[in-house]
Parts: sequence; structure tokens; C-alpha cells
Amino acid sequence: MTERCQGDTRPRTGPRARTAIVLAAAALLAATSVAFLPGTASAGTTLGASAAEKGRYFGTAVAASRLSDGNYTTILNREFNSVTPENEMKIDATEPQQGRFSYGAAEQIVNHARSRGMSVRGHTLAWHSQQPSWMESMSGSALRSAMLNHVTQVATHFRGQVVAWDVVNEAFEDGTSGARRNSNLQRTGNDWIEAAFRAARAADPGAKLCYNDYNTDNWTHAKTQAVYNMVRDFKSRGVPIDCVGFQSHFNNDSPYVSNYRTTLSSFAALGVDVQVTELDIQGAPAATYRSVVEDCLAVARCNGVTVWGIRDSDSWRASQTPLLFNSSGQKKAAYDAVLAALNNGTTPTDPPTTPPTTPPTTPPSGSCTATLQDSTRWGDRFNSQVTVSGASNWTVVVAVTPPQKVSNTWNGTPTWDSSGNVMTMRSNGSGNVFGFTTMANGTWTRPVVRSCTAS
Ligand code: G2I
Repeated sequence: MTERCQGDTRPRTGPRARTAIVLAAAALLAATSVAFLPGTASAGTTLGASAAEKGRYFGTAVAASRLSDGNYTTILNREFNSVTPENEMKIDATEPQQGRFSYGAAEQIVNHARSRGMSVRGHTLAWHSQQPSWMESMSGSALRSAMLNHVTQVATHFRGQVVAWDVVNEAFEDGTSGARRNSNLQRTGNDWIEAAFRAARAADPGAKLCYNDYNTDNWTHAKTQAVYNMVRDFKSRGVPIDCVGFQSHFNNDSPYVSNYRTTLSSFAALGVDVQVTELDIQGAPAATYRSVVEDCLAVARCNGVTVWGIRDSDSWRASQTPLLFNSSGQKKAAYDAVLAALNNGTTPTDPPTTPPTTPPTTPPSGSCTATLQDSTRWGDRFNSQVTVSGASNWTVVVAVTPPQKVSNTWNGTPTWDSSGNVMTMRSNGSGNVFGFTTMANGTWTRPVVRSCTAS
């Protein structure tokens, strides 16, 4: 029998009286804007698992050169379910000479992540900075073509492996002008940004395409408003943009502000997802970290949070000790605050959705039994939880219906068949309940447990 957590506001298909009670509860929840009652979520013990239970990811920037550091990878593999290559997908790394592409370091990170069920954010296809010298010296239509070719080649190479691309990075001026940054790319014509987005969409139609920038946190700032106006214009003209990344490098000169949540929700209201893409905070104050996470959880279209490095010693601003782990890899107070925020977080009010059309699944049982339960559901995705009984070392095969895609997993180690629709989940010592998030992509069919075997 399929159970439902209290936070699930979908109408129930069951006895009439019970349906009425649940519908009344759902209406009450909608009216109070709280769709997840305290105490109903199982508390995760890692950042990634806790975020996944809220339908979010928790990611980190990763440097390929650190993957041989056992302390680093232990934390990475335990805590995070999304990674962003810190430098390895940038233009100077992927096309060091014009027309000669180099993907080794980026692939190292992508393979490390995907083989462990972590998703990958791609960073970044078009940027005024970290250009190889051949590109720095180009201009005009030659540069425009080279930039578009770069976008096409790199996005095509990683097609299907990157869930979201920072297509264009940091294209606006700081300060009060609200103007575009004066770069060699900007000088190829004001339409260079939309041209980059169109090329990226053609190359990888399945990836979410983001605009990413810093100092766009304060809703009242000219730069924030300028990016907002660009996104609104893009949406109105059908330019293929799906998300906006807020880098969120906070420090004494550029502090976190309480209208950050307004910024996130205002952009989301334009019809794009929002993501916190490079979070670090000078001194790592626990309360500020907590606020950022709470702000993301309060906005339905905030997909997740990425911190810009794991340990303080991994940070581009190491002297500011801005991260969640100290240089020895110990959890800091900010870590505890973030985990608590993820575990206590409310899920936001989403538009009402209809339940899956298939009946509850009774999985076949072998030497163990796996029971799939519906969990929280959002406008574009839903969580499922699988409880295994009869074995502690288990392997469970679950299938989703195309074009659905699993975007997050927790409490197990997944592998995939070549279609990407059949997930084989193996126990990893985290107990007998694992979970996953399915991006519906328009199809709300419940995933099916195909088998459970003890090993
Ligand atoms: O500057 C912080 C971030 C701002 N938003 C865009 C991000 O891409 C950017 O990341 C940083 C990396 O964290 C640094 O690691 O981007 C810097 C370059 O713009 C990166 O620094 C570079 C150094 O400048 C190079 O000298 C060095 O070879 O890192 C390279 C690899 O360690």
C-alpha cells in the first residue's frame, strides 16, 4: 500500500470520507502557504540527502586537481549531490587553441560525479574572463563565430551529462549604470547573449540554460534590475533561457541582504528557475548561511544551492574562511546551520497538480521486498521513497517512464542503464530506505520497482 507523507497535498484516490478529509487538509495547507508540516520529513544527515528530500540539490565547486585528496573526496562523496567544475569547463580549459578541444579535466569531474549519482552544473560557455589568448585577441564577426562554435562544441560534447549550463557568465557592469559589461564579446553586438543561448539550446536541448552573475543579490541594485529586465525581455521574445544563477559571493563589501528572497522570487516569477551557484560568505556566519538556504527553500523554483568549494583551504578566498568545512575537513557551525535549515525547511506553495494516473505499484519480491511510496511533489518534479525489507545488502531496480529523468538520489549508490531510465540502486550503509527525485518532463506516471535482490 502506498503511503503519503503529510506534506503531500495531492487529492487522494481512496474511500470518499478519507478523500474529503485530505482535500480539506490540502485546502488548509494551501491557504496557510505551508505545504510541509514540521516533523513530517525524515531528517537527512548529509547536505545532499537533506536537500534532495526537499526536491533540491546541494552542490559544490570541484577542482579536478583535488580529486586525488582523500580527505576532500570523502567529504565530497558523503555530502554533495551536485558538482560544478570550478575551472575545468571554462573556455581557456576546453579550447586552449582555436578548434582544438580539451576535455580531460572536465571529464574527470563529470565521471566522478555521475558515477556516484551526483548531477553536474556546467560552468561556463561564454565569458569575458578566462578566455584563451587566441580568443582574447579576436573581435567582430570572427569572434562571434568562434564564440558560437565554442558553445556548440562544448555543449554537444557534454550533451546529456550536464543538467544545467551557465551559458553566459557576468555580462553586466557593476555599479549604478545597469549597462552591459564592455567586453570583446559585447562589442560583437548586443545580441551576443541571446545568440549564445540559442546555440546552447540547439546543442543540448535537454540541459537547463542559465544566465549567471554576481552582485545581483540585492533587489534594489541597478545590476540586479538590469539582469531582471534582460530575462524578462528574453522570456517575452522566446529566447531559450531556463534559469538564472546567483553566484552569492558574500563579504563585507557585498553583504547578504534580507531582500535576497525577494530577488529570487521576483526572477522566478518571470518563469525561470533560480539557483544559488557559487555561495561563500566571509567568515562563514552560521545565521547568514542559514538565511540563504531558507530563502532558497522558500522559493518553489529555487532548484538548489552550490557552495564554491568544500574546505576553507579549497576556496578562491581562503583567507576569508568562507566555507562549510575548515581546512582539516571538520564541519563548521555554518554546516550545522545549513543542515538544520534543510531539515526544517518548508516546501513552498506550488500550483495544484494532479496525481499520477497509474495505480500503486506492488513490486515483485525476490529475497527482499521493495515498496515504493510517493513523497513530496512540485510543479515540475516529485520525490519517491523506497523501503526495503528482508535484506541489509540489497539491490533494487527502479524504472521511470521517458521523458522522465531522475535528477537526485539519496541513501544509496545508483548506476544506470544506457537509456538512463532504469536505475539500479545498491545499499551503501545508509539504511533500508532510499529516495530519488524524478523530473516529470510532463509525465506523472509513478516509477516502478522492477526487482529487489539480496547480495
Ligand atoms: O572568482 C570567483 C568566481 C566568480 N564567478 C565565476 C567563477 O568562475 C569564479 O571562480 C574562480 C575560481 O574559483 C578560481 O579558481 O575563477 C577564478 C578565475 O577567474 C579562478 O582562479 C584561477 C586563477 O586566476 C588562475 O591563476 C588559476 O590557474 O584559478 C586557476 C586554477 O587554479
